[in-house]
Amino acid sequence: MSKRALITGITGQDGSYLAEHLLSQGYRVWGLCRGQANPRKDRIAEMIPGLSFVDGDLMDQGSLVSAVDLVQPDEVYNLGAISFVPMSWQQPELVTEVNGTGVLRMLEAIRMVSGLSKSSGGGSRGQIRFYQASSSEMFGQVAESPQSETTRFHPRSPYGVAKTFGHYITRNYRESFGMYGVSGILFNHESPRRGAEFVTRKITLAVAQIKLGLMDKVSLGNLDAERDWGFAGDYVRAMHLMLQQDEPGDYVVGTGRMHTVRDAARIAFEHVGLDWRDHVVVDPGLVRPAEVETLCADATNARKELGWEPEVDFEQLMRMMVESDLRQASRDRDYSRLVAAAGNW
Ligand code: NDP
Ligand code: GDR
Repeated sequence: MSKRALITGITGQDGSYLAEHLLSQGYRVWGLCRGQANPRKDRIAEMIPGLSFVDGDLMDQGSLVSAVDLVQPDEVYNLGAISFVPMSWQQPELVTEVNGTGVLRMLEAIRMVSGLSKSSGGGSRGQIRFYQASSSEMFGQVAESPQSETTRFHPRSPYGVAKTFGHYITRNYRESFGMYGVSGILFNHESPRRGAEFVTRKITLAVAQIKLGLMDKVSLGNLDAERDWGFAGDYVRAMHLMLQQDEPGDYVVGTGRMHTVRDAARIAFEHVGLDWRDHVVVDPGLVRPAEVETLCADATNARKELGWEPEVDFEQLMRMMVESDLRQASRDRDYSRLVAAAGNW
């Protein structure tokens, strides 16, 4: 019998890669989709034949209970979130509701549908396995480098604070009700499907436009910020592996290599024969109220216990994204709308 998976955040970058991965493993996959006429649903339905949808919103407890009850999943992957960190200073309450309390709502939905009693005291495990998309942003102002599962959290944004709640409440449901719930503490991961507001994609979209003579400059914020960037397609394999272990546990996932935003720009511009210094301008307005300067993963446990290895390195990733944006920009000149949207961030 095929396993059944429910994915929240199906219209996002990771949702699409995870759905493809699970379908390739023989799963039946449902994506939780919110909104009356979400245009991103049509795009994903076209991109991934075989994917089913169920209505629901992390803001609405009842809809999550209905979705879990309807799908009767073996595995739930909670990827839904407002994932752009600067948005969390603009709408902190909303981000807390979706990224923090939303996790609790999904855990409650699973607990109710699987009939786990609040007085069971961590006895037998429910059938449904739960994955929470935790984030390296929980480390924030880092106390040690690289960061592992035991590094203390010091989140630096409402986004990071909400994710930290999601992380601990998942662990708490594991300890309280014996639920098989795990958190993947994933470091930045990118792809040609990355949202246009994130820095790598903002750069590769701009590189394509500049190469085609459609624009000349791109504004960026803190060029010195260092991140451990990997490929989203590699990271969804780790999510799946985490739910296949005998015992539930939390894992850090990253490449262990850091690069600056400046490096990302240099590699992307060099790939099309341009010098980034001719095209990048620094806009102090893009610097964050409280910046996370540096993040680097110690993914030893994921490598040893899950047998997980990343396959795409940072240079390959940036080139893959530039190539994809060049192809799309050459096909569709309206593509510059995306670049304009990214420029606001
Ligand atoms: P995206 O921003 O690409 O996707 C976010 C998804 O969340 C979208 O499908 C969006 O759907 C959905 N969503 C937003 N609000 C709600 C809501 N109220 N109810 C249900 N769904 C909602 O993010 P990524 O794919 O990059 O990231 C996936 C998850 O992993 C996120 O939780 C993110 O915070 C986390 N993460 C990401 C990392 C990365 O580098 N990519 C690293 C570490 C953690 P809609 O179409 O309805 O807006
Ligand atoms: P991040 O990703 O905040 O790490 O969160 P983002 O790509 O937005 O920023 C990375 C770093 O680049 C610096 N930066 C800029 N960022 C943006 N967006 N635009 C710019 O012009 C710019 N210039 C410099 C930022 O200051 C930052 O230091 C991502 C998201 O996917 C989260 O959901 C996830 O939890 C974390 O990664 C891990």
